[in-house]
Amino acid sequence: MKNSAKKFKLEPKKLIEIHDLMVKSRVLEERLIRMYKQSDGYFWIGGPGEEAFSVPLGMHIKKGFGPDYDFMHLHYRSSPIMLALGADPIDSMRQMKNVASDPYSGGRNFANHYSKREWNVVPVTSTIETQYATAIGTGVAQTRKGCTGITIVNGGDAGTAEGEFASCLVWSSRPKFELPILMIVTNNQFGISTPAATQHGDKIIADRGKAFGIKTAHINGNDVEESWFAIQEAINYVRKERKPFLMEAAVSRLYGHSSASGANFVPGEADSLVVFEQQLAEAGVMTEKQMKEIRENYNQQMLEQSKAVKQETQPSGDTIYDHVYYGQKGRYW
Ligand SMILES: Cc1ncc(C[n+]2csc(CCOP(=O)(O)OP(=O)(O)O)c2C)c(N)n1
Ligand SMILES: [Mg+2]
Repeated sequence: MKNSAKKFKLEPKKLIEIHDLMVKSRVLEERLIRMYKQSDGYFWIGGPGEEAFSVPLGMHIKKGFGPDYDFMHLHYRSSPIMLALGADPIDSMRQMKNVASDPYSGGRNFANHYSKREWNVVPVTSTIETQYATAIGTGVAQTRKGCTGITIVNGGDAGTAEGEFASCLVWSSRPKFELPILMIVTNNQFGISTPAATQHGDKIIADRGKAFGIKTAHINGNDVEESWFAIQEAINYVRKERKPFLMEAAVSRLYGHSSASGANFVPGEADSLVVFEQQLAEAGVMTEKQMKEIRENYNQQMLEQSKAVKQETQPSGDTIYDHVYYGQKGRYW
C-alpha cells in the first residue's frame, strides 16, 4: 500500500464486488458498440462513464415485484443499474440484435431500453423525461397503500428542461401529500451536442429542488464511495420519511451521445473505472493482474454470448401488434 493510497471506508469485499460489476458493465457496453459497428444492431445508446454512480445505485435497490418494492423509471444509460440488479448481459445483446428472445421488448426496441415487470422496471422510453411523469404514478400508489417500496427515476441534465421534470418536482412535494421519490439527474454536461452551460442559468440543477422544500445533493458520480454513501443516505431518507429527494451526479459520457454521434471513445473525459482501478491497486485491495484477468474473462464471455445471439431468430411479423396495449395479442381490428 502506497503512502498516498486512498483510505477506503467500504470493506474490500464490497469494493471488489463493485469493481466486478463496473467492469462487467463497461465490457457489455463496448460489446454492444462493436455489435452495432458490425451491423448486428441498428442503433446504440448506453451508459459507459456512469458506472461509478449507477453500480452503487443498483446495489441499494430493494428489488422485487409490486409497490412494496422499489419502482424504477430509468433512462437509456442504465445498464450498470440493471447488471447490479442481476441482469444477464446476453439479454442486452438480444435487444441490440433485435431477436425474439429479448426479454425486455421481444426484439422490438432500441438497445438499453429495459423493461422488467418482475423487478418493477417500467419500460424505458426514447422520448426523454417521460419517466418523471410515470414516476409520479408509482409514487402515489406506494403512498396510498402505505408501502415500504420507493420510486427511483433517473434522467440526463438536458431533459430537465422538459415539463415532466417540473411536474415531478411539484407533485412529489405537495404539503402533506409528499411522495417517496428519489429523483436523479446524471449530468454529463451535454444534451446530444448542446453544452449544458448554454441552456440553463443555474449552475447546480439539484438546487431547483430547494424552492419546493425538497432535500437535495450534488455529488461527484465518478467517485465510487462518494456515490455509495450519498445514495445510501438518500434512499434511507426517502424510504423512512416518505418524502422526495433530488440528487444530481456529475458523470462522464465516454463514447459520445450514441451511435448517431459515432459511438467512438472520447478522450479527455474522466474515466471512473480507470481511477477506481488505480485506487484499488494503490490501496492493495486488488492487483493489476487480477483486474486484467476479470476484464479478459468478461471480454471472452461476452464475445461468446454475442456469437450465440447472432444465431437467434428475429420476431415474426405476425407479432407486430402484440403488447401495443396491455394484454394485446395480435390485431384488434
Ligand atoms: C421529448 C424528446 N425530445 C427530444 C429528444 C431527442 N433527444 C434524445 S436524447 C436527447 C438529449 C438528452 O440529453 P440529457 O437529458 O442530458 O441526457 P444524456 O443523453 O446526456 O444522458 C435529446 C434531445 C427525445 N428523445 N425526446
Ligand atoms: Mg446530458
